[in-house]
Amino acid sequence: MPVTHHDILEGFAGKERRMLSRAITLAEREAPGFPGLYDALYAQVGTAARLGVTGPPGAGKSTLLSALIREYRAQDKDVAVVAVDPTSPFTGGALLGDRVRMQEHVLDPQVFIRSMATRGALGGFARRTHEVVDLVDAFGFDRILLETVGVGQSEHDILSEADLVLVVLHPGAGDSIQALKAGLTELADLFVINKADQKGADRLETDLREMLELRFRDHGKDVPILRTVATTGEGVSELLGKIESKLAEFGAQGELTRRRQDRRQAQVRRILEQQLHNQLFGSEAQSGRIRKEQLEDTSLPPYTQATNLLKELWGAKEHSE
Ligand SMILES: Nc1nc2c(ncn2[C@@H]2O[C@H](COP(=O)(O)OP(=O)(O)OP(=O)(O)O)[C@@H](O)[C@H]2O)c(=O)[nH]1
Ligand SMILES: [Mg+2]
Repeated sequence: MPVTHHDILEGFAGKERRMLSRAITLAEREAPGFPGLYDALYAQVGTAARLGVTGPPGAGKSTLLSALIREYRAQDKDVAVVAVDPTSPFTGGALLGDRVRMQEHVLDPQVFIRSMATRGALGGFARRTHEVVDLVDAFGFDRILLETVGVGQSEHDILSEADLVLVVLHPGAGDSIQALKAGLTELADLFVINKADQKGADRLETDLREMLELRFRDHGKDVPILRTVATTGEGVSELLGKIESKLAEFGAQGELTRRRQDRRQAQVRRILEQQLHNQLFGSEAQSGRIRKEQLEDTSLPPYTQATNLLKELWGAKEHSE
């Protein structure tokens, strides 16, 4: 029997993780009924703190997340992980890696782990990132950890869903700092030098401090740098303490509220763009207001044609009301 929205709403109330997975799949598939389901759950969004974690491939992000989950679980907090891999198709190596790295938590009913591909068949996630994270939030986790690699557009999108962004680096990756210049520094609220057991951690920290000094001297932004060894857990409880104190600081400064408002505004803009697009060109549910013949008409230059079409539409709208 197909699962109805009613089943999903009840599943959320009863904390059935299977129903959370279902809801996420509906979002990814951009199912026609999804907006109704999302809005019905919306009142429950906003209780989870969202932590974005990014950094170059192999920095130890998944291992570090696994260690963080361990700490949160010791405090009896429920944790969800949404891992986004923009580079490989769904069966790709990194996603598999995430699973292996977080193996110890897979059977824990208080931990939810979902890996996403932003390319290929499930590419709908790229357009519904915000909604997917909100669903996880609405389900009722204390912390949501968002893992992604690198600095492309889809990574940027997922990090903009975070309340606090951690950038994880490791010594030896000579291009680590170089890669940061491509835009991550602005997003970082906290740096982690992972694999601090390896040679080069001091050097990396010096370089990083120098760069932060140059960038933020005039802005007064305080971006802490912490060291961890994710494989042994060294430094992880200190990191968690810093994460929590930053969250509290952001809360007190109104920064969390500001970030949430920005996300909400961006979301409504996206929805409006989509709805306008559908109104103009049609969707499965409705036909578009621009007729095919109107587009085929080549009597006017393109910009003039488009402007006239819009004028006609808005004008027609005004008359009909
Ligand atoms: N020596 C050392 N190795 C580590 C540490 N943290 C992680 N590793 C190892 O580094 C490798 C990569 O770790 P992952 O956690 O998969 O790294 P990741 O950043 O999630 O990688 P991608 O998701 O593929 O970008 C694994 O073999 C880990 O065991 C550390 O602190 N010290
Ligand atoms: Mg990983």
